[in-house]
Amino acid sequence: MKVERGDRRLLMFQEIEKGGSGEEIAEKAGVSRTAVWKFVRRLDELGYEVEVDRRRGYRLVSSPDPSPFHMALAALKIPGVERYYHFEEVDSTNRFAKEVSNAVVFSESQSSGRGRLGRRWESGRGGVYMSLSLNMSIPVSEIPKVTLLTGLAVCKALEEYGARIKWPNDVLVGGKKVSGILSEFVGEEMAAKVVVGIGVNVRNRVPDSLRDRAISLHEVDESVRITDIFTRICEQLSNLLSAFPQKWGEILEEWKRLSDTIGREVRVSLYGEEVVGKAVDVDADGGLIVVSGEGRRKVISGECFYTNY
Ligand code: BT5
Repeated sequence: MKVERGDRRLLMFQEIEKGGSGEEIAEKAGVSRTAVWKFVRRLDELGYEVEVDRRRGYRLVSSPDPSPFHMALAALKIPGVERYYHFEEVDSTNRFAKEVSNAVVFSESQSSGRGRLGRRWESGRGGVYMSLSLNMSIPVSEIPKVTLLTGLAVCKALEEYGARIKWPNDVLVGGKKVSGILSEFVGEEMAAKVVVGIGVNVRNRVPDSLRDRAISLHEVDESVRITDIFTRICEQLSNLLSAFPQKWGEILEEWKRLSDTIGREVRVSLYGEEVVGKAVDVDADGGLIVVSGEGRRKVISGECFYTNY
C-alpha cells in the first residue's frame, strides 16, 4: 500500500476516527459519499472495525496492529517525508527504500533483512522493519551523525523500557539487543539520498540462537503494539531531524546521556584492526574515543565488544 501526503484516504480516515455522518465525512475529505462508503468497506477488509449507525454515521471502533493508516499519518509528519509504503512482506525495506525518495517504507516481515557487513537481520512477523529514505544535502562525512541520531530516536522511543544505546548503532533493553540500525548512502557528495533502516523486535520471537544477546519487547511488555512503537519512533525522528544539523551539540549530549558504552572497557574492531581500552567519550563527529596504555584513539565506525561484561 502506498499513501502520499494529502491522500484523501487519510482525510477520510481521520474523520472516521473522530466519527461523523457519511455526508459530513465526504464534505470534509472532499469526496463523494460513495467514496466514503467504499473506503469503509476497504477498512473492514484491512481489519479495522467501523461502527455504522443510521443516525450517527461512521465511527472507528478498533484497529488492526499494525495499523497502516495510523502509521502513514505518523510517518508523513517527519519533515521531508512525502510518501509512505506499507508491505506485508518485502525482501529488505532498505533495498526498496533506495529506489524511492523522501519516503518511509515499513514491512511486517522481511525475507532478506540485512545487517551491516552483509550480515542477516532476523525479520519474522511482529517486528518493526522500517527505512527512511531522504534526500539530504549533507557531506558523506556527516552520515555517522545520522546513524547516531537515529539510534537516539529509537532509544528515546523505548525509554519506558530503560533502553540504552551501544555505540554505534545498537539499542539495548536489559543489556540485550532489541534494535539495530543500518545506514546507507546513495548518490554523490551534497546531493545524496540517505537510507536509514531500523529493525526493532516488538512482538516477533527472537530465534533461539540469538536469545542470549537479543530480546523482543513483548517479553517485557505483553501488550506492546507495533503501531505504537512505530509511531513513537516517527515522533522522535521528527523532533531530532528538525533540530539537525543546527542543534547537533544538544543531540550528542542526549545521546551520551543514554549511552551504554561510555565508561566501559571495549574492544573495537574495524577491518581487521583492533583498538582495546576504555571508551571515554563520543566526539563531535560521532567517533568513539578509546583510551589505553598507548594513548587516546578515535574510532569512526566498527564493531564494538564489551570486555568487562
Ligand atoms: C544491525 O546490523 O544491527 C542493523 C540491522 C538493521 C535492520 C533493519 S530492518 C529494516 C531495514 N531493512 C534491512 O534490510 N535492514 C534494516 P549488525 O550490527 O550487523 O547486527 C547484525 C547481527 O545482529 C547479526 O549478525 C545477529 O548476531 C544479530 N541479529 C540478527 N537479527 C537480530 C534481531 N532480530 N534482533 C537482535 N539481534 C539480531
